[in-house]
Amino acid sequence: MELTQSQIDQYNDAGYLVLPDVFSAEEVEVLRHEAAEITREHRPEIWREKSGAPRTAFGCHKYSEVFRTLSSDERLVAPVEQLIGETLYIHQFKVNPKVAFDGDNFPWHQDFVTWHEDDGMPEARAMNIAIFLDDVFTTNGALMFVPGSHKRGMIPTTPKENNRRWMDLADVEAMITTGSDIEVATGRAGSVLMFHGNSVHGSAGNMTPLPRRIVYVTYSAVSNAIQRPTRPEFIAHQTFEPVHATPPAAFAEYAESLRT
Ligand SMILES: O=C(O)CCC(=O)C(=O)O
Repeated sequence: MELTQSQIDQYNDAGYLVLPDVFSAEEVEVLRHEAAEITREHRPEIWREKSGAPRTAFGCHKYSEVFRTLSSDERLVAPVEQLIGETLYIHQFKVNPKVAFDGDNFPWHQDFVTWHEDDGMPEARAMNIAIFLDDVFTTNGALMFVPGSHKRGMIPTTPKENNRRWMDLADVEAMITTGSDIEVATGRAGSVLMFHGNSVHGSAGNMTPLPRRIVYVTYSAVSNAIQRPTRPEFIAHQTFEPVHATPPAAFAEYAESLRT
């Protein structure tokens, strides 16, 4: 899947890009089912909300064949490779279920500041690409972006609760002064969202009865591998094997075989 010049321009301008309807309804159904199966397990890679509902399932491509197969799908690897211009490895893989009624917020932040300060990633030559497993509306915990914020580079911040490097509120206030300084990444289930490591983003809690499950893969250029990991391996991977993109049919056929 090649990005068009207009999509590249859109990404370079805003720091994020939504690609509608990339994965089929059948593939999404398999991913939803697998997300439900793995988040029933109790293991250190699965972090929970205060209520006990799953918040983040880290590194599940290491123990789930469904997510392992997905992690090299060309529809995810190729557009990131195109933007970064180099062979990639997987820095992080996770599912954020943002469950109905209970899914808590993610305060404003940039991802690269954590990759740099806590993992020792040299440069912002890494990015997230995400698959919506549900229709994502403005109301059920969609990601919000400050368009163009990636152009400001890394904004230093001090660790907050759970060592998360949420932005200092004074920096957020300086950046968001009117409603039009925020854009919301919505889309149908099966759509894909890509965003720059320095893109300022966050998401509100999900108080609706509509779940908002999203799978995130963070790919980094192989030459940009992390140098000083301080977080567990399941959060910041410490093996840097190049990802070889597999044609969409590999995942589609595997998903189909699980449905029959
Ligand atoms: O899933 C979300 O709502 C936001 C996730 C996020 O920004 C993160 O995990 O860094």
